[in-house]
Amino acid sequence: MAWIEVQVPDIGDFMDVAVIELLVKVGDRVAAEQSLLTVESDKASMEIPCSHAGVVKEILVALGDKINQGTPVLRLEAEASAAASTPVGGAAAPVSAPAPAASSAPSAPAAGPVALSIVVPDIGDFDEVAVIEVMVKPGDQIKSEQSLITVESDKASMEIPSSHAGVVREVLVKLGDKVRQGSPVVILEMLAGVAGVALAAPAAALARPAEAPTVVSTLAVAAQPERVVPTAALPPHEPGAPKAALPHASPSIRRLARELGVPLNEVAGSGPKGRITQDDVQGFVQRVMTGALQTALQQAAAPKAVAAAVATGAEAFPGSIANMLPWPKVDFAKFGPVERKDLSRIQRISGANLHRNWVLIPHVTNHDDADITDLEAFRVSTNKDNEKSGIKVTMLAFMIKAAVAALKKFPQFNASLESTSSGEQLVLKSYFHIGFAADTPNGLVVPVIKDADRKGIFQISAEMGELAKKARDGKLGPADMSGGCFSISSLGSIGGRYFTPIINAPEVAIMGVCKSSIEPRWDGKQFAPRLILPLSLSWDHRVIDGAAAARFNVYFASLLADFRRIVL
Ligand code: CAO
Repeated sequence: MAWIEVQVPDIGDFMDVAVIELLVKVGDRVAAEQSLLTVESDKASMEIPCSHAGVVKEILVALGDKINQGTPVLRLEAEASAAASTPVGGAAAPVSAPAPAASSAPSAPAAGPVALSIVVPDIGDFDEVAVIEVMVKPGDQIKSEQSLITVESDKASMEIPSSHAGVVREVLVKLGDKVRQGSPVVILEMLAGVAGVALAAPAAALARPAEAPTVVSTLAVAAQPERVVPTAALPPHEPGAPKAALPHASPSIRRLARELGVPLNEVAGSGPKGRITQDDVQGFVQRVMTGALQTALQQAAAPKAVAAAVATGAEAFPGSIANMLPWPKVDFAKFGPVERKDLSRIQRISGANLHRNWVLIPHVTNHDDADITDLEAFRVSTNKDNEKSGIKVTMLAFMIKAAVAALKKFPQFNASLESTSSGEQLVLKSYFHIGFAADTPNGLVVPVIKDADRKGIFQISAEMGELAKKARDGKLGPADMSGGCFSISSLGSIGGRYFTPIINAPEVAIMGVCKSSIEPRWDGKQFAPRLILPLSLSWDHRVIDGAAAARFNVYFASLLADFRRIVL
């Protein structure tokens, strides 16, 4: 029997990635390509597959270890046929039994240009999704993680990024095509070796025909659902038949579970090969909430908080989700005639986003007022002077410029929180893309004015008009709605005083504006009639504190009160 030292294969740009999960144990019989461990960087998590079939004799890494290409992972007593074959996934070095010498045989690199077929990665529960945007064309030079296409299901739209940098040789999909996990998206020409690609490539795909460049199959990095699950992660290598009773779930599911505090090893996977799906995680939360798991949790080793809630009841732990009542089920027809209507596609997508944002972000809203008497007079006279231009200057355009100035003065408002392997980080942006909520017959959308800092009031007004029209006509594309730093939701043309806008994650604040009205204001000598605009700023208390929010509002209001301050 030959002993094999299995090493980490070429994992691209990933350096010093932490081992977050061991998927096999000593004595396990593993198949070639079966996942051995999961590693996670700040960008992605991925599973490291085994290069050979055999029996695990020794595991050489522990949870938390940092690994790189070539790090020995385990020693394997290889099955006779496998020991002689070419490595498939991880690199491997033959060693002598029973005390193998350390070896650093590299994974076989490939020379010359390589054509790579980028395929749709694990996109969670989405079975078949339609291509609604193709973002690259043959000849385009693309970066790793650059978006290739946008796909859309009835629940969400998401961008499919490329796992590698290279030049697009061929685009294999067109608008309207239906794709699923594994569907080829583009053929990419790259000069780098293919060893890293082999992470997800079947052995046969590595054969290189003499005249044609090698075509190997790889998965794109995990899809980035547009404002649904903010994640960028390599999908796991599909395991063979995992021996260990450890949970299998994609990176986005792991992240969801972490965010919801769900212990994945207590969740039964209903996906292929026991893989845990989003429904499984949500179902687990639901069962805990309705108390259905109470007995099971008491009998098993339940998470401490839930077990305590179960044991002591609501008095000791009144906020526990274990004590939450189930959603009321009412037969409405018993009380009068009813009509049932499906939610529109936009309502379903925006509803899921709003729900997540409301539940996961600790919102606080500060209210304030801006005296816009002079600005409104200026706006009206500007529109009169420019009647012929066809561009109507709106109050919202001034607010977008004021928001840019306030974001520059208070940069923590122009930021996003991101989870990394070393903890949470604040991403501070040096660009100023401002979203505005637009009401459409099908629901709420948030188009984005890009680079608002570099545009004047006329240009912003014109762009807003175009985007609002596109929104009403249902023609906004994902590119029109992505990249926002801060949003403004104006109900000014409708009415109301103040409200609590929901933050548009991953942004950290949103300005809500209601209808301005003439109010008496003390000018030092007397009450004078002034046009007052009510402001409602919601902010994420993990990133921003109350004093900063109050200062932001005061500054924003001061700019609207005297717009000359914007150039100071
Ligand atoms: N106070 C008083 N009047 C206001 C005002 C305010 N704050 N803001 C706008 N108005 C007036 C304008 O002066 C204009 O009046 P005139 O026609 O007499 O000139 C009228 O309302 C229409 O305004 P507008 O065309 O300039 O539109 P807008 O810039 O205010 O808004 C848009 C554009 C796309 C934001 C808007 O159509 C919209 O969809 N608003 C709803 C947004 C929403 O639903 N937010 C809630 C999100 S949370 O569910």
